[in-house]
Amino acid sequence: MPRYAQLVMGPAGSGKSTYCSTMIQHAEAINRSVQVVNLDPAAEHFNYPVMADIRELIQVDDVMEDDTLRFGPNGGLVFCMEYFASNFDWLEESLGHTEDDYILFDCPGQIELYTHLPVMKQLVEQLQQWEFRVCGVFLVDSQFMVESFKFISGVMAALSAMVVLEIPQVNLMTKMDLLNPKSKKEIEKYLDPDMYSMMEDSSTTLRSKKFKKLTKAICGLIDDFSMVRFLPFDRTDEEGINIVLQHIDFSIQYGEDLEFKEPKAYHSNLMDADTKLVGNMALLPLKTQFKGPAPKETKDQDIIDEAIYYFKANVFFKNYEIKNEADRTLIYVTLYISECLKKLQKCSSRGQGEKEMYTLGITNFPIPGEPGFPLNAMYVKPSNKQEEETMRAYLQQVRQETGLRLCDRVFDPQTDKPSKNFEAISFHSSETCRQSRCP
Ligand SMILES: Nc1nc2c(ncn2[C@@H]2O[C@H](COP(=O)(O)OP(=O)(O)OP(=O)(O)O)[C@@H](O)[C@H]2O)c(=O)[nH]1
Ligand SMILES: [Mg+2]
Repeated sequence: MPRYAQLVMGPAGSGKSTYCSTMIQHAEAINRSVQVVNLDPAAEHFNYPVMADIRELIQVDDVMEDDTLRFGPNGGLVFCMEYFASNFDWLEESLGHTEDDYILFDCPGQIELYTHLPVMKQLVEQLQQWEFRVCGVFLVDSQFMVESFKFISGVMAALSAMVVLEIPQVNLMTKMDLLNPKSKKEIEKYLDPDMYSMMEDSSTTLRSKKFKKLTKAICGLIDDFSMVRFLPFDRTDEEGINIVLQHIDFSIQYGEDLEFKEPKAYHSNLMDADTKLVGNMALLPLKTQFKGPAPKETKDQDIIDEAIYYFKANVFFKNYEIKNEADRTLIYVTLYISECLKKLQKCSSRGQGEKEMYTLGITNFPIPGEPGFPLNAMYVKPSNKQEEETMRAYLQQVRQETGLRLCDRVFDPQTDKPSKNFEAISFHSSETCRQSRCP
């Protein structure tokens, strides 16, 4: 049986130990057995139970106090880690071996461990020999990421670890709960970054021509290969924690013998035997006052409710498996929601939001089969003129109702300002399918 490991890495104070204790609590809540090993010889406190602690093997204080070695805190730590690398049998003994082990390794914060020292790579190779599937989890503090030049350094740090360790890696932006609403909006663009525009942002900070060219080349490389993306990590958001865990599990195929093989994307439940189609999309009923060809919805939920409800989870998926025609309608609404949220972010009152939504709703977007429609590979064009008109009218009706429904959710009736709900639904909107621009 394979065993599973997360190497929890990142700069000093980025939240590694907090991440471990949050994950342990989450795992307990969902009835999963996850254990932590402390690999930080300088750790003073952490609030999770450990299955092994490197300080039983070697402590940084002892090394620093040693008169023959004469190390400071950083050299001392490197010494400890090298000592650890030549004593892996200690780890082997401490880990024991149970079926389906799932272990988090809380690593030290010295960045050189992930950039050029061989210790972490040796650890990975050793773990692999013991049949562990290892995922790197690289944490960067969101507080430091709200400016593009800091972000580029953060990306480079994450990338160094990826290059050195050669294992799947999930990058997290931590301490999201500490961001104020303005910074939260600001940081959205960093989750799935467009490095070229990042470069433009930072051009005032990076004055030297020579370095500008270098930064541009680096940004271009990262962007062209979509090498670094971040997931937000907010320790107060159970659902978000679960999404992070699913991504990590997926990367090491945890539980491939169990039910799921990939993070769960949500599918529509609204397809009935008598649901009409336009093209290969379901013409599902709507609860709406807007005029159009949609039948009246009699169920509690319509497709727009479903899309809004699942938005936060679904928007993470670049590859969404379509199970039926209603899923195509769901994808359309999901992409449209993300377009709406981009507009609503800039609106300061409901009145303004409604105006924006009205204009966006009646915009003559391309429909399936037309050149500008982003998902033509998955949708078929209408078979005749009449179907084309129905489809156009239906999609407009969907857009108008979606815009209105979002205004209801986004604006607080008391203050007329975007409410907490807005963050709840919008926060991950930047993750939306990059290749497939929204209708
Ligand atoms: N509000 C908030 N505080 C956090 C979060 N994560 C970490 N912190 C705080 O940030 C500080 C550093 O967190 P740690 O978890 O010790 O960070 P670390 O990466 O293990 O630090 P080192 O092991 O020293 O490199 C502590 O005061 C934590 O309480 C978070 O998600 N939200
Ligand atoms: Mg720590």
